[in-house]
Amino acid sequence: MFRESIYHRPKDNYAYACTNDRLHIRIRTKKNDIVQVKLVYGDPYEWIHENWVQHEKDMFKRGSDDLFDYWQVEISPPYRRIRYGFLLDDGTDRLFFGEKGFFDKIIDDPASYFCFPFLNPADVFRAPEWVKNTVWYQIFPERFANGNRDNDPENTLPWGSQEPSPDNFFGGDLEGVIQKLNYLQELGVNGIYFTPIFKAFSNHKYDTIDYMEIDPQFGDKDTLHRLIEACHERGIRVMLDAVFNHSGYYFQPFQDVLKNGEQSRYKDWFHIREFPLRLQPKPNYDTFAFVHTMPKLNTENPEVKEYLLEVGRYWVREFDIDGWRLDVANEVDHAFWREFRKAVKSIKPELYILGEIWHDSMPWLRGDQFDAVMNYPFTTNILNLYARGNLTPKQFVEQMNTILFMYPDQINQVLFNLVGSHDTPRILSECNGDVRKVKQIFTFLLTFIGTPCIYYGDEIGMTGREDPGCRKCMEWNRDQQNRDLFHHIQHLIALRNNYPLLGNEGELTFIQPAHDDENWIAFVKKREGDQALVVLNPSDHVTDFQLPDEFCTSPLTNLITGKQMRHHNTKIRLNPFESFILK
Ligand code: ARE
Ligand code: CA
Repeated sequence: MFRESIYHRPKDNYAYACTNDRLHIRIRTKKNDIVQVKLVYGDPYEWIHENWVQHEKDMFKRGSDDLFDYWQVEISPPYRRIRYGFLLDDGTDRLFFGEKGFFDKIIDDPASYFCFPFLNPADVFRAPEWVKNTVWYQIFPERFANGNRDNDPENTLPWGSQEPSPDNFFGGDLEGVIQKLNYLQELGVNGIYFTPIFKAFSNHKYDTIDYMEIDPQFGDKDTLHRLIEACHERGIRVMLDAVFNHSGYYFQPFQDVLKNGEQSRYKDWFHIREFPLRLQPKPNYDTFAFVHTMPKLNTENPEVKEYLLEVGRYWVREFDIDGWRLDVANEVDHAFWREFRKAVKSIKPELYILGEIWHDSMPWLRGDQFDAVMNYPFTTNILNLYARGNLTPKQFVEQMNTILFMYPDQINQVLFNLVGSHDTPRILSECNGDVRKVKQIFTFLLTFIGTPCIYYGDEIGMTGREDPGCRKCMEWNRDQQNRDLFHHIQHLIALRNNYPLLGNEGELTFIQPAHDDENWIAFVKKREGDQALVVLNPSDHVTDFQLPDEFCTSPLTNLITGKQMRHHNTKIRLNPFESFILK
């Protein structure tokens, strides 16, 4: 037994409450080493005579990545507290593993067990229920639709007449979004994530001038009110972008510091290393990256904190927004985010808080800060398989499992899964224009757990390399849109809505390819009495897939085509880049 690869800790993704009375316990072991794991557990205070009362429950292997197997079990401890250990069997040896290490038999002293002290409802991670059933659409307002020429900035270029550059403008605005809500409804999305809309200098608006004003190029507060009302009437939620890590150069307090230096009453609003301020070659104050026009805000300063918390509350209270996406979320202190959560949720408990973090985000997802993060590890894995071609399907599945076991199940259900954004090249460009790949990627995204997001224009096959290339004007000319791709995505969204199993109601398990030369990806979605099987061929070759036994007994329909499969199939044949959603 490879003891050194056995890992557990009684917190986070390894031991967590999923409801007020159910716990999930996981353990990680070396891949293919252990054949059976039992959880040995008991209530710490339950003794009969001199004996501590113990129970056992089988754990099941939920998935594997390239190095490890992940085992999981659910228990409902009657007194909401447990001590537990693991009985591990590798076919030759049986060892007990607890907090105090390995023992050659089950020990009877709870002090040597792992401890989940108490299942306090206040500690249970809870994201708003509606998020699980949301399909997001991301809008970069300057480039989605121009609904009002009167607010166009000076030098506005004709729509789509040029490639996007770091400083050109095309006049997109909020009125434009209102006019296109029918389009979004037709597509089927029910959440919009807007990149920043507050008054700012640049076309992307991440350099805020005034957090309390709508950028005049986008409209005014009345326009936002009408937009949100119109969205809510259609069952569409609205999420705004909060850029609290840094302000913009023209933010009045920063201008004051530039002007008055050490005498400025705002000097502690930022992280200034020395006076006078120097902008070049590297600023002598903290910034986002080395961007001197984005001075980092001092969120530990009580005045700054109160100011930003009020911004957070204001747009929720006055405009009834449904979510905040937090820019550069991991560079702001945790204490600030804890207060932020309390502040905004006290106004609207069902508000969704989404952090922009590209890395492992467990420390922000313990229930006291964010509800979810943007799942860029998911994006990278998809790109590695389909665009960069540096993974086999087997490795892709293993990597997806690494990502899935990074978080508790209920976090996976609300993670913001994306295949591109305003910060990445567009998915069709990543795939070198191969629409077959993009269609399959959306099939994967829209049948996976988590909440999928579509970056505006990806649904009609827009192209573009990295920022600013990925920020082209939305193509509204139908003849220029890939309508086939649009209908494919529309159909998938409808399927996801009609079969909750395909969304977050189903528990997902990958079928793991045993060899690198197998050309399929498959996962099962299951819930009581109901199951579906998604099978994809991500390659240029015809490939066969052996159906699992439980899918061989009754006739299956491929929900993508609506066609029934021949009776008593045990195998399916997939053409290059063909996908099946079988039920
Ligand atoms: C401009 C230029 C870029 C240049 C950049 C830095 O256009 O070509 O690379 O400056 O000098 C906004 C604008 C950008 C603008 C930027 C600075 O939208 O167009 O870029 O401001 O003026 C990291 C952060 C993550 C951040 C990304 C971009 O962790 O928070 O970098 N994303 C947010 C927004 C952006 C926004 C800002 C932050 C600033 O979504 O749109 O940029 O407000 C790895 C790393 C990640 C890294 C990621 C991407 O995976 O691990 O940490 O994200 O790559 O680079
Ligand atoms: Ca306009």
